[in-house]
Amino acid sequence: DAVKPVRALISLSDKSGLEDVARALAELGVELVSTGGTRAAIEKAGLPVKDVADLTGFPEMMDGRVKTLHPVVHGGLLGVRDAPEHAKAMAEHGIGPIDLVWIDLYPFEATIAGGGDFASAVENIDIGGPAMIRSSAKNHGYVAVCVDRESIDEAVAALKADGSTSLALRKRLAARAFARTAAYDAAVSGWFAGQVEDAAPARKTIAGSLAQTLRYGENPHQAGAFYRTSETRPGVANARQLQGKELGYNNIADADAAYELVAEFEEPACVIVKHANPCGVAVGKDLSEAYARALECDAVSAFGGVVAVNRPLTAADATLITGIFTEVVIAPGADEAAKAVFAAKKNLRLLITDGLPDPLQPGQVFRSVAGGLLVQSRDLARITPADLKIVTKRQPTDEEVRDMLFAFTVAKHVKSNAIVYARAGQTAGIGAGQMNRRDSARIAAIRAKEAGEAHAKQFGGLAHSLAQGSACASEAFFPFADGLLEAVAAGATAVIQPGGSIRDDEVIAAADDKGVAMAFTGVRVFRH
Ligand code: 93A
Repeated sequence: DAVKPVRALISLSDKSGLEDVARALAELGVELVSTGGTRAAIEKAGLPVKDVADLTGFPEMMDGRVKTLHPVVHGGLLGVRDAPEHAKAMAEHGIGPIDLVWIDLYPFEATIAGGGDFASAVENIDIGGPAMIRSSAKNHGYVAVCVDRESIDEAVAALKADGSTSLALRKRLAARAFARTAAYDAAVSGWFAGQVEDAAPARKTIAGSLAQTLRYGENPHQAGAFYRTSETRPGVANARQLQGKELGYNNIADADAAYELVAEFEEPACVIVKHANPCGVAVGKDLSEAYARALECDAVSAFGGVVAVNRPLTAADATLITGIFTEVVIAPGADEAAKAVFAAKKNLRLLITDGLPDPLQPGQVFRSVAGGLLVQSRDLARITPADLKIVTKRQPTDEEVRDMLFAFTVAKHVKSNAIVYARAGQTAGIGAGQMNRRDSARIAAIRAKEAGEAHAKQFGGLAHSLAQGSACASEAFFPFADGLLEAVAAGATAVIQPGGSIRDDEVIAAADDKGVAMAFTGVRVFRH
């Protein structure tokens, strides 16, 4: 099953590494055949190479749309060498076998990621490349198909070592090749679907390509990998990592949670995430103030957390953030002085995205279940003062309305059941992921009380819970009055929640009894 390649076909849009590989193959006595641009590059390197046009007797035509789509090429790739009928056809039609291919496909994904227009995206849909890759992969019994640098390097190494490719190697390369064409087609179809219809997830093909193999998954005994979809959205998948160790699975998930939330705010804002939930969120006159206020909410949990901000970082911000152990910082930018401060913390990962995700951009979110994927459209819910229906006797003050909206925005990004106390653009306490709403309200109250104690310790004065005079947000309705009463006991004077429970009357009566102002949003923002 060993095949000693006689002829290789190379067709590359990205010519990096081409010269080295072409030289190695030429030295191994393999004849090179190439398409226009690739042929020119090999020729320029002073190596012998044939043009595909010389094989086919047809020139490249129609802006290169038709260059390798010809029986001489596909017969050379698909012909089963040992089958007498195939061998006869090859001899009869002057079809020489092609035993090795290296093809990279037009850069469709990069074109759409770079915001290319419709026409250039369409022109970058490769037809001939995938056809050759699939022909070669199908005929892996005879052909070694390489779709990336890693593959061709493996093939060349095998040729150098053994003078041939083994069936085992060709099979592995074929599996990789089919994965590549499948991902490529998924990228094309996912993009195209978005050009002709709304964001209906049911019709979409999920397009992803491997961005990074991870050291491990959620735990060290699990394997992990990171895939990038064709969605162009500033965030962790498209960020530049300026320093620090390789990102881990949990880092990526947490950085995403933090960045999606911080992008919701207009003012300078900071979100600190720990274990997929925000443990402190605040706005401020600048990032330093926002960070200090976010940290104040829960400085214990913030240790080893992910910090996200919505403005470029300065040295002052960096100095504050590096004041405690922080795993990841994600920001739209950072000036040189800030980078210098971070550089002193070797292990801290600094991610720069050059932009913020648009909270109103339609898109899909996925999660896996046994044997399947759940797909839904992104939660674009955004509540404005006009959406609020005040259901209590007491009307909220302007400050309370501001705090309600801030708290509800945060609650949208907290795992259900979510209770968030907030005051003056700062979370006071966050209760996340409990199986009943009253427990979330209690946990948030404990956080707010302890944060108040820590504040008193640091700045003096009497300790009072940060939740005193706060607004309480619940991401789904209070099914009973008990959760609301916990919030009132914690010090909340205003409540925002979707409403819609069959016991709304009871909950409203409890709020009226306590003199609390309550608003219904009519919109539920679960997050599981
Ligand atoms: O336009 S195509 O779909 N039609 C073809 O027949 C064809 N053959 C190879 N694109 C085609 N290719 C692609 O051209 C390859 O996949 C490769 O990415 C690129 C290399 O072109 P050049 O060698 O002219 O730079």
